[in-house]
Amino acid sequence: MKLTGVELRRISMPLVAPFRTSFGTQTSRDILLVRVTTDAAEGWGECVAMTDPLYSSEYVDAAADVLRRFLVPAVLAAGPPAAHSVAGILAPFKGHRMAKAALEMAVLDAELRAEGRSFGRELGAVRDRVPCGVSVGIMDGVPELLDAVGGYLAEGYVRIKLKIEPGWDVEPVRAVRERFGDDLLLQVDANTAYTLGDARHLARLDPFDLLLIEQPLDEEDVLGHVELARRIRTPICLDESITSARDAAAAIRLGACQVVNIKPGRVGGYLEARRIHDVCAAHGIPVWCGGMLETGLGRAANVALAALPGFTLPGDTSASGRYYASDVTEPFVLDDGHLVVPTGPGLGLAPVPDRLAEVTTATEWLTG
Ligand code: NPQ
Ligand code: MG
Repeated sequence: MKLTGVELRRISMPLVAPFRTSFGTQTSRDILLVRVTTDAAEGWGECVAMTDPLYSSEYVDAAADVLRRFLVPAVLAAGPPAAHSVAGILAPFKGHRMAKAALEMAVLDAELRAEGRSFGRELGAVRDRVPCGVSVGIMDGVPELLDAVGGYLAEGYVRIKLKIEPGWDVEPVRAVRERFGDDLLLQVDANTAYTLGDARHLARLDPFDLLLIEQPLDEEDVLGHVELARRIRTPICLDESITSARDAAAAIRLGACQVVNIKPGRVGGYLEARRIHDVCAAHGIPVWCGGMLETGLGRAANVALAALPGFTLPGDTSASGRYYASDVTEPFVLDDGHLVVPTGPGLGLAPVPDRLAEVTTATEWLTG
């Protein structure tokens, strides 16, 4: 397979409703897509970096810059690219995992399309559909929250994740537990909004039998999570702190987490994501697939990943309609609380040209 060029494409997608987290409120998503062309097939990658560096240090303009100046030229210069060699080619460039992940995803998609194999088959999927959870933003009040959760449960979502922050934690959790009952699979995500000084407060979540609390402390505060784990009963799940399989192994060994959220963008790609799955499985640590408000492209790959055997908890692999009234691909639609794992070559789906054109704000073509 010969790589003939790389397109960087920026798209702008309005969200169906504002999404508020402890780091801010998003009303639309500015996404960088990567399309690689080869002599055999084209491939699509999606960069999950946000417009602003609020979730992590990465942001979309920086991702485009590092791809344009360093990552794409290195891959174009390396000769016939095999998806499994991309991470090694990019290793001299520090960080920028979301940018690297998007490029590796595009090369992997092209390779799999050329060979007629799906992401699911390549990654090791063992299920043909995956159960889906939904991430529910911080609301103006408890009545609005109960309406939103009720709506998602009516749609079929099998697990609810509440975004929390200081001042919006125990009361919303109590209200959702009381309204929807003890059988509801319920978890919370703080996106680093607390400190170890909040341990006694966070212990007040213990009576509500949450599946987990996700990333309560700073991303670099692994030892803080070890200490917090001794002071609360709710299992700790790390998201932002885990950027590689090596990190995951260390966090598990230290006792910093009992569960891991795997996001391929955060860790540099789907192949590293699979290694994290393997490390966690070897330690008996359950994992689930996170979400970064992906279009159907990233969503397709996430659903394939979530079909691996160690993904024993429902993920944030929601339907397209959770975020977008109109997706760039055919939308993912919930069927009895599940999404079907695509089986076609590569991602198993591609952008609908008219839809893609409607949301595109800029394109840039790179050749060797
Ligand atoms: C998380 N995702 O698990 C993230 C955080 C997040 C589904 O809760 C724009 C782009 C808005 C990426 C909001 C979910 C976002 C975003 C939240 C990621 O921590
Ligand atoms: Mg999270």
